Amino acid sequence: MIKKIITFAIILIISVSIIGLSLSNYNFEETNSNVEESIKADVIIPIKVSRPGCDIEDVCYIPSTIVVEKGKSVTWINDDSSFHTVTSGFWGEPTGLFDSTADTNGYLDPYQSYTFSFDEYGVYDYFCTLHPWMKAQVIVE
Ligand SMILES: [Cu+2]
Repeated sequence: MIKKIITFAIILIISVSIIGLSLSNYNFEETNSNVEESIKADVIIPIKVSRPGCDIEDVCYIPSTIVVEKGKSVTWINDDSSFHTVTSGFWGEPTGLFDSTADTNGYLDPYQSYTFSFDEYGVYDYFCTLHPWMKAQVIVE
């Protein structure tokens, strides 16, 4: 009798494990495909960068340095719940080459994106006009 109970318990545990495993696999694939569909940006403005600290690990824009071929465009997306900008130059010294605020009537709203085409070789620093610690670079080669 005890043997039967133990056997039944083992079978039950194995069944539950297999069902759990297949469910978790299913969810994982589902999540992955959603992420791929939703992210079409080259650079992400991640969450919580509206407070200082992202600059310590250089993750205010991800990636903080992006290399593109001449003539190609870069698309930024604001994944944060705060407003941000993508503005060429350094804080207090914008160069005027590109500025997301010109295209988006002020600031990049949450989940809003901004695209700029780079037609000249060079190293382009940019920053967020609202958060002086947010800075990154586009390298066109
Ligand atoms: Cu910002």
